[in-house]
Amino acid sequence: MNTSNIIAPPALVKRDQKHDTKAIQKLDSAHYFHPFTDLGDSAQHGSRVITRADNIYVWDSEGNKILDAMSGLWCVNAGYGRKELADAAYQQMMTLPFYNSFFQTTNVPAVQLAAKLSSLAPSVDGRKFDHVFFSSSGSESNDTNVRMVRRYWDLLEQPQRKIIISRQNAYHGSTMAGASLGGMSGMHAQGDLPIPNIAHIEQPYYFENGQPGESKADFGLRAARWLEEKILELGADKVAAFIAEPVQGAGGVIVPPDTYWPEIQRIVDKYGILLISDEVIYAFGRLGHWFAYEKYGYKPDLVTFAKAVTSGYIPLGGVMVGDRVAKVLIEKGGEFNHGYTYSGHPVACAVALANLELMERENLPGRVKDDIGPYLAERFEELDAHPLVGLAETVGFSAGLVLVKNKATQEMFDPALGVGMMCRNHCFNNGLIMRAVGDRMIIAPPLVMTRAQIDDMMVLIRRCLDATLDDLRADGKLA
Ligand code: PXG
Repeated sequence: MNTSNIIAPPALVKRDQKHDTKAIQKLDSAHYFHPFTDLGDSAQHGSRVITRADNIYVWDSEGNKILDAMSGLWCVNAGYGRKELADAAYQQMMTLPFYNSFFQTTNVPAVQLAAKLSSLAPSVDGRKFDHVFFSSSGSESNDTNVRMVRRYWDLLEQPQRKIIISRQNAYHGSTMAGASLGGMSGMHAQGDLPIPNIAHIEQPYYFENGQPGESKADFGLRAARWLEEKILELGADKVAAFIAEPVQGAGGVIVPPDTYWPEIQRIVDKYGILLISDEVIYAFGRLGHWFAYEKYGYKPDLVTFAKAVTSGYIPLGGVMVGDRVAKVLIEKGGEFNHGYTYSGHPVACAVALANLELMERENLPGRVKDDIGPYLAERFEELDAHPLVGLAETVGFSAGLVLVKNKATQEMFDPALGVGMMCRNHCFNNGLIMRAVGDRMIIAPPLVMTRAQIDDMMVLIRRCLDATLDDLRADGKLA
C-alpha cells in the first residue's frame, strides 16, 4: 500500500494537528498486530487512536479528552508531559545514546541508577538489596528471575530444587517463562505452557474464595497455607522459589487479607525457599512506598520491577537482587550466562534517574500514603451504596469494583453478558479509561492526581455505573 499520501511523516505531526482517523485505522489494521487483541475483530472495529497526553489526560485523534485512570498501563506514575524526563533522554542521547554492559564495560547512568535503587530499597531484618540486574521489561525480568533462582540452587549443590510456585490469575509477563509463571489459563492454552517445573496455587481472593462465615483474617491464613500444602505435595527439597505480586494487578487488583503475607513469610522461611516479589505494578509509589514489600513487611530475596521506574516514558525493567542470592552468585558463581543487549541502557537509566528524582521531589509515595490514597478510599466507600456494586475496595492508589446482579446475595452476572465490558465502553464514551477484568472494574491513576481530579473521576465513574445499570434494566437483565 502506498501510504505517503495518507498521513504525514512523524516529524511533521504537530501536537494539535487534525488526524485522519479512518486512514490511520485502516493502516493500523493493515499492518499492526496488537498485543492481546482479537486480530480479526480489531480490523472490523478500528482502534481508538491516542495522539497526545498531558498530566492525567490523553486525547484521541477525534479530539476527545479522556481521563486516564489506568496510567497508560499501570506505568505513568509521574503523569504525562514531564519535561524533565524528555530533557534527560535528550541529554543522554546526545552524550552516549547506547553502549552495552557486557565485556567489563559500564555506563554512568546505569551505575548511578543501580546505586539509587539500592538506596531506595529498604532492608528488612538486615537483608539488603545492594545489586540490580537490568532488563527492558517486566517479562524479561521474570525470565531473569527463573535463570537466577535455578542458578542459585545449582551453585548451592541442590540442583533438584527447580520448581517455582506461583498463583492462579497472577500476571508475570508474556514471554515463555513469564506466561508460565503467570496463572492465566488463556495464556497457558496458547504455546504449550507452562514450561516444566512451574506450579500454581489458588489466589487469596476473599470475595470469590472465602467461605460463608469465614473472617477475612482466617481466609488470609488458609490461603497462605495453600503454599505449604503445595510445597509438601511437591516435596520441599524440590521447590526453588515462590513468586507473587504484592497485590495482583492485572488479575483485577486482588488485595490479600492482612494475615496473608506474614503467613507466607513464615512458610518460605520454614522451607528455606526463595521469595520473589513481582512489583512491576506496585513498586514506585502506588502502595505509598518505594517498594511494595515495605507495606506488607515481608522479606523478598528478589524483586521484579519495570513500568513506573521510568513512569513508562521509556522501556526499562530489572531485578533487585537481595544479599542472599547476590552473595552466592558473586562468591561461587563464575560467569552468569545471561543478559540483554539493552541491560543498563544509558538513555533508559537516565530517564529513570530523572523520574525517581521527580518522584522524590514531589513526594509521590508520601502523597499516596497520607493524602490521595486515603482520599480515594474515602470516595470509593461511597460507591458501596450503588445498586450494581457488590464490593468497592482500594489499596494505595488503585481500586477494584465488583459489579453484581444481586447486592444482597452477591450473585454475579452471567459472564456471557459481558457486563464489565459494557461498563468499560460507557467509560470510554464518557471520557474515562477504567479497565474491566471480567466484571471487576479497576483503576490505577497517575500519582500526581489532585483531590479535585479524584472528585471529577468519581463523577465519571458514577455516570458509567448508572449508564450500565440503565442498559441492564432496559434489556430486562436486571429487575
Ligand atoms: N509482572 C507484572 C506483575 C505485571 O503486571 C509484567 C510482569 C510484565 O511486564 P512487561 O513489561 O513485560 O509487560 C507485568 C505487566 C493488564 C496488563 O492487562 C498488565 C501488564 C501488562 C499488560 C497488560 O493489566 N503488566
